[in-house]
Amino acid sequence: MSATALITGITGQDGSYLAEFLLARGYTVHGLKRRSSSFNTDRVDRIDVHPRDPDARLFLHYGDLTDTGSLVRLLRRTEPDEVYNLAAQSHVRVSFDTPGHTAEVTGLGAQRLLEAVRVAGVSSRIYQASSSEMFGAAPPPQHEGTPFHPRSPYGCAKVFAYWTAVNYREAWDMYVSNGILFNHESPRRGENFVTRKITRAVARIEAGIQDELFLGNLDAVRDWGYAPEYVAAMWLTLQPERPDDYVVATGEAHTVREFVAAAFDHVGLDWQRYVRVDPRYYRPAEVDVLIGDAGKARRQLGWQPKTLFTDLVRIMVDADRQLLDDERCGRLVRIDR
Ligand code: NAP
Ligand code: F7E
Repeated sequence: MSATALITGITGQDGSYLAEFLLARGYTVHGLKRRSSSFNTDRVDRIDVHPRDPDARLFLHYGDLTDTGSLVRLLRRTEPDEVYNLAAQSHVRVSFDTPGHTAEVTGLGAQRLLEAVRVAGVSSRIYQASSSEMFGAAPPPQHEGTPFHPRSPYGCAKVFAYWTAVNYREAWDMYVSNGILFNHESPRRGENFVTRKITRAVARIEAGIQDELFLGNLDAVRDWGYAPEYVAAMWLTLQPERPDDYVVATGEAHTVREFVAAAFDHVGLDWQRYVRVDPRYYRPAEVDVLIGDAGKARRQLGWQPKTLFTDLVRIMVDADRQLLDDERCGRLVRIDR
């Protein structure tokens, strides 16, 4: 019998990579997608086959983390061995504009899902997508024992979700684990996160269809890894006999300015000719430095990052050049996004 997984947030960057990872391991994968007025399944269209196909092992279902009934029904119908809660309002800057919505989805949404698993009576192992944003102002390197000091409504909502996950583990003896993931990027990263904003702009500037790139704080330090490797860590997190919480990071730190310089350098351009700072992109409270210590994940899960900063920048810039080229030639866009 193959294992069954349910992924909330399957249409996002991580959800799409995780679905591919699990399908390749023989899982049947159910994904929760929310209703949107425009198509939101781009990232999973490549692996989606019609449910009537006898070989179909990926199934998408409408639902929402704000709608408990939809969660309970889906859990009862699919009886997953593993549940990955990746759904969230995940943009930190946007969370300052929509703090209530962010708390509803990113914070309370996790609680609704945990309660839904409990009342549905399924015995699933649950992965909660926790974030390095929970550390916020705490000095680096940050590890599992570092006290949280969130600096945004998003960070606060993730802290609530983290402790709620721990509480369901302790109170109800449920298998619930937190992966505390540091920033991870890919060609499928949303276009308004800083790395993708930069690599997309580099491709467009090189092609002569964009003149300038406006950014906010160039001094922020981040520990950027490669998303496909981070979804492997999610799966590993649910394999030990006992649930636990793990930091997942590269341990390598770079400023936004260094990312900009490396991306422009890859196409032979001088970034200082094109990049302007626009205070509109500053945050009311910034997280200055995130550098993770993933020693526990390495020792206990056997997880290690392979793709580091320079390769990550190259992969993302080249993917955006290819994407632009395909779009301009009117080719069917099958780029890895
Ligand atoms: P993402 O690309 O923004 O994807 C978020 C997903 O959540 C999308 O599928 C989105 O649907 C879905 N969603 C949003 N609101 C929802 C709702 N009310 N009900 C159901 N689904 C909803 O995020 P990601 O980068 O893949 O990250 C995955 C998870 O890891 C998130 O929880 C994020 O906060 C967390 N995380 C990410 C990072 C990182 O560096 N990427 C680091 C640490 C933690 P649409 O496609 O319709 O928008
Ligand atoms: O910002 C600075 C910005 O939006 C990175 C999410 O996946 O990782 C992500 O959150 C840094 C910040 O990611 C621009 O001020 C400068 O210091 O790419 P970002 P994030 O806020 O680190 C964590 C771990 C998550 O959990 C989140 O879900 O870059 N920055 N100029 C800018 N950021 C953006 N977005 N746009 C700019 O123009």
